[in-house]
Amino acid sequence: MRLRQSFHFFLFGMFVGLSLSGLIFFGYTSSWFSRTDVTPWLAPVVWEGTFDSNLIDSIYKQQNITIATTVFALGKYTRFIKDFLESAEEHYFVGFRVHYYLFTDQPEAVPEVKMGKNHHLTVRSVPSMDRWQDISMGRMEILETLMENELANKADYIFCLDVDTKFYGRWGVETLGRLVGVLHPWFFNYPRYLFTYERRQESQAFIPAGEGDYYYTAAAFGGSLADVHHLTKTCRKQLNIDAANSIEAIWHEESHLNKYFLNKKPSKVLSPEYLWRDINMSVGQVKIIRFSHVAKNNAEVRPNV
Ligand code: 5GW
Ligand code: MN
Repeated sequence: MRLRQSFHFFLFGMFVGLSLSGLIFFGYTSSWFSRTDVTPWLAPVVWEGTFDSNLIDSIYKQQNITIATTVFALGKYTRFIKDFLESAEEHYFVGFRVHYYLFTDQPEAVPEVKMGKNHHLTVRSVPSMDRWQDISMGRMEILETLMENELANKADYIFCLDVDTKFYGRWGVETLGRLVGVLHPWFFNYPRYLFTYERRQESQAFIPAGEGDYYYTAAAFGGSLADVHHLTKTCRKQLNIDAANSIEAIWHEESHLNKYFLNKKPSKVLSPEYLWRDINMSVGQVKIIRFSHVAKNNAEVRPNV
């Protein structure tokens, strides 16, 4: 009898223990997989379902806005231009005024892509750069100069995008804001201590443990002309200081962008729907892939890395 009783106690204990650990585990993981629709500083995080595309289009239609869009294609990256532009013409700010600025070292390699109504493409020649460090650093400086010298009265908003990408769904006026960051698809449901921020104090991109809100991608960022100009100018200066101190931040300009967003919080954050990549990860809250990195063979497209 006593043996049976203690066996029952044992079973009961097991039951309570397992239920508790189940609850704790569920609580922990559900915080990973629950979606954030607003940041702690009350900036919206844009996901499918947070906006009505017809309504938001009709609001922005009342303003005559132009969205400048910059993209770089140097060396073997010219192979990505066609899919990038063709897919953008299907999904990117359709019905709004868009001016693409494509920077390349091979203007002759830019394919003919038919532009939709009010969409324009300007191809700009830039010198070839063999070292990726120069491409990544040079981008911020070229963008800064473009905004300073040319865009001042020509565009209201700007987005700076990677070229090794493709659009698969709507990217529209819901993305517009003063300063816009995009959540990196690898880290959006990871805890902060796993973010790959620059951790060396010697770099201007240094972010101490316990700080930082999100890990943002450098493959897409944007906002108003004034705010993005300030961003590129600041990152360019920080990159130069690092170069003078012979230090290169772990993820190059992405580390500097993350440092910038730590101090100047984005007024709008785009969910990883706005930058996905070919990763085998539970898609969970990502219901639509709007824009995604295409698979590429780094060894094949990158020079002397
Ligand atoms: C990038 C890394 C190493 C060597 C070369 C490059 C490179 C980047 C290049 O040779 N040509 C070029 O145009 N780029 C531009 O920089 C492209 O717009 C590209 O989308 C962007 C970022 O480089 P990615 O796409 O290789 O970086 P990940 O982090 O998206 O792989
Ligand atoms: Mn890329």
